[in-house]
Amino acid sequence: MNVSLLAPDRAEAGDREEFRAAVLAGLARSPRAIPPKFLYDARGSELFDAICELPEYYLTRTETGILTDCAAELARLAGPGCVLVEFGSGSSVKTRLLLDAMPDLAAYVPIDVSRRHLDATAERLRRDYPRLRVEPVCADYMALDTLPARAPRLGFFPGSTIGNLEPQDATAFLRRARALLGDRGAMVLGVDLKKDPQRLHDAYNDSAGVTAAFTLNLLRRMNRELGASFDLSAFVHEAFYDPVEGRIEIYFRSLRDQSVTVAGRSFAFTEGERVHTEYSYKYDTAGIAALARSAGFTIDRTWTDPARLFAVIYLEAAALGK
Ligand code: AVI
Repeated sequence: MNVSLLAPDRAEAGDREEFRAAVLAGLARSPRAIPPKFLYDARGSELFDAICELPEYYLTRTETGILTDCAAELARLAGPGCVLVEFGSGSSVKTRLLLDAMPDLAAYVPIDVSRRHLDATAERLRRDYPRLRVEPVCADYMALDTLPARAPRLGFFPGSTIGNLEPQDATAFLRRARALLGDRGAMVLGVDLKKDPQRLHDAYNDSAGVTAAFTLNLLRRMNRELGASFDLSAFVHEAFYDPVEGRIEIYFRSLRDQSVTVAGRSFAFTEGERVHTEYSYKYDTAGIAALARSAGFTIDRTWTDPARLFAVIYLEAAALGK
């Protein structure tokens, strides 16, 4: 079964309009902000892949190491015959660690907004895992109400993507996941942990400038898709750790007073003015437990690396009413 919620051409036209509306609204409000999902056009996705390879960006490497070590135990906890549901599957690279450890899955359900990404990934997985049922769902997982029938279901949300959601949205997402996965459901969550602020700072201010290119690619995208007039040499990437909020904050900042046209509208920027693009929340054990509880999950197992940089958490659906 291949559940496609949007035809590709309609999806792309809709994407463009959604981008335009979000940018115009985000630049009109104070403080200015553009939602992080728009960072991931084709070039943005390539740049993010490059970020994952950076020496300073320990997240991907560390999580992959933990998943490699815990996959067999995780498979035992999930038990045979479950459906693996990945929220925002991208190219399903880390998923292969689970697929290799769970040869008796009933199905793999990757959920992603990018039709093209989803189809290409599904085709590769069907080739590499001929006995696996791959049932892609093209949708925004933040707005999804149903899944192909069959249970028990094991959710997978790696990469600390949960950290890009503000706490109330993280709870809302996990509640939705809890409802989609059902009462016998469980969830594997990758979470970046609080640590030495300098280490966090370096991960989002790499010496090669790839993270800066990733942020400024949003300006390129606005120029290309919305006829905007951003001068890329007049804005810089800015990222820092706020220890009180426990999050990395990312912006693009104007180097001078200037005016920019976006989709036919003019926006004035003062020198030093910032436009917010991302939060990346970092958790500690108590924070993860509170988040899980608020969404109707309990923590069954936590795996970390020796330096405790990152955690992979196995959540189980708590009995309702608890
Ligand atoms: C996708 N997400 C988990 C990344 C993060 O670390 O918050 C996004 C990112 N932005 C800049 N570097 C990485």
